[in-house]
Amino acid sequence: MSTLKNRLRIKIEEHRPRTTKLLKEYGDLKIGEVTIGQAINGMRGVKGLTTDISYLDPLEGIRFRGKTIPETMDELPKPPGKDYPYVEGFWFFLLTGDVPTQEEAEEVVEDFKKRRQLPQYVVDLLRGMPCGTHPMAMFSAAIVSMQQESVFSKYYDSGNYNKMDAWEYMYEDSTNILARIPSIAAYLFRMKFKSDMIIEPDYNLDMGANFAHQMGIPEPYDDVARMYFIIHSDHESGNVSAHTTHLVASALSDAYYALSAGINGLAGPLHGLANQEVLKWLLGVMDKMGGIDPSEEDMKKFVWETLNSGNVIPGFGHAVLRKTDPRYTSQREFCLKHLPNDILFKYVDILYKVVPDILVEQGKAKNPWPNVDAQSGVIQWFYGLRDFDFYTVLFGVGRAIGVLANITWDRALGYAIERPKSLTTDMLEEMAGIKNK
Ligand code: HAX
Repeated sequence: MSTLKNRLRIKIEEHRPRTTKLLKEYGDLKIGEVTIGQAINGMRGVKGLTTDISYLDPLEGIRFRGKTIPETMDELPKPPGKDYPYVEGFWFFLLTGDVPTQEEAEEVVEDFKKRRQLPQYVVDLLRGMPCGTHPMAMFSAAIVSMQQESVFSKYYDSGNYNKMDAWEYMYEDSTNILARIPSIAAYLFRMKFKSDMIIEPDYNLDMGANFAHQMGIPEPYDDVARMYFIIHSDHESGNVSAHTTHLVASALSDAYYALSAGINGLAGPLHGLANQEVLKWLLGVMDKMGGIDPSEEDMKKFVWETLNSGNVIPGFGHAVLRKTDPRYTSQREFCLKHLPNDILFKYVDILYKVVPDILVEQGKAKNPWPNVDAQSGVIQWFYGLRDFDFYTVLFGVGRAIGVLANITWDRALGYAIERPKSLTTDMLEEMAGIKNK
C-alpha cells in the first residue's frame, strides 16, 4: 500500500470516533437556525455541512487543512528550482492534513504518472462531439464516460460492500480521475483552439509540468498550473461545485458521476464561469480607455461612471469574504514577479488601487476588496490562452482536487444521503402570520 493510502487509513481510523461521539452524544445540539430569507434565498449561511478539508474565514480567507495560502505554498514540497508546490503533494496534504516530505510527495507524483494514460474511448468521445460543444460540456462528458472504470461502483455491486472500506474505492477512483483530467483538459484545448495539434503526455513530468507541456506553453507556465490548481481546489463545501459533488456522492454514486455533476455546476455564470466574465469586462475597459497606461484619475472617473450607470465592478466583492481574497494576492504576487509590465496587469493593478475606496464611499458592497476572479484571467491571457470558454475547465481541474478529497472522506466517515426538508409557500406564510391576508 502507498505511503499516502496508508497514512490516510490511519487518519481515518483516528478521526472516526470523533464523528461517532458527536453524533451519538451531541446529535441534538443546535448549531444554528434558519430564517424564511435563507429558505427562499439559497440557504446562505445555513450551517448544514461538515468538512475538514478547508474553511473559509471572512477575514482571513481560505485555509486548507488549517493553513493559509501563503503557508501552504511555503511549506509544501516543490519540484527542484520551482516556486510552487507539487499538486500531487497538495493532494496528499488535503487528504491527510499532513505536509508530506519531499519523498512522500514524489511517491505520489510517481503514482499519478502510472495512472495518467487517457483511454482511447475518451479521445474518441471528445472527437465525436459537435464542434460547437462548450469545453465544460466536453470536460464533464469525458469524466462521466470513464464511469465504467469505477472500482467503487464495482465494489458496491460485488455483494461484499462494507461501509467501513468504501473510502478505499472512492480514493482509487478519485486518484485515477485526478491523474487523467489535466490531460483531458489539455487535449480538448489543443483540439479546439490549437488546430488539433495534439501534444502527447510526458510521463517523466509531474502534474503541473506535464500540463504545461501538453498545453504547449513553456516555463514558467508549469508553476502557473501548480499555483492555479492549488488555489482553486477548495472553498469549503457549500459552494455549488463542492456541494453538488458531495450531494451526488451522498447517494453512493461514484466519483465519476459526482465530479461530472460538480463540474456542470461550476459551468454556471454565477460560479466558475465568472472568471471569464471579469476578463471580458477588463478587456472592454482597456478598449474604452484606448489601451494606454491608465492614470488613477481616469480610472476613478471610469469606475464611478460604471457604478452610476447601475452596474457592478466585476472582480470585486464576495458573498463570504470581507478582505482581499488571498487567491487574488497569490496571483498578484506572481504577476508582480513575472509580468509587471503587462498592460492588462497594469489595469488590474490600478483598479486594485482605486476601486475599494470608491466602493466604500458608495456604501453598498459589504466587501469592497477584490476576489480571485479579478486576477485569474490576466495570467492565462498573458501566456496565450485567449479562448475564454476554456477558462472554467482550468478551474475545474483545480476544483476536482478539493471535491474529490471531500468525497473520499465522506465515505470514510459514512456521511448519510443528503435530504433537506422543503416547505410550501403556504406554510411559510402561515409561519409569518400573513396567510389569507
Ligand atoms: N460593484 C458594485 N456593487 C457591488 C459590488 C461590486 N463589485 N459587489 C456588491 N455590490 C452591491 C450589490 O450589487 C448589492 O447592491 P444592491 O443592494 O443594490 O442589490 C450590494 O452591494 C450588497 O451586495 P453584497 O452583499 O456585498 O454582495 P453579495 O453577497 O450579494 O454578492 C458578489 C457577492 C460577488 C456576487 C458581488 O459582490 C458582485 O456582484 N461582484 C461583482 C461580480 C464578481 O466579481 N463576481 C465574481 C465572484 C467570485 C466568487 O465569488 N468566486 O467564488
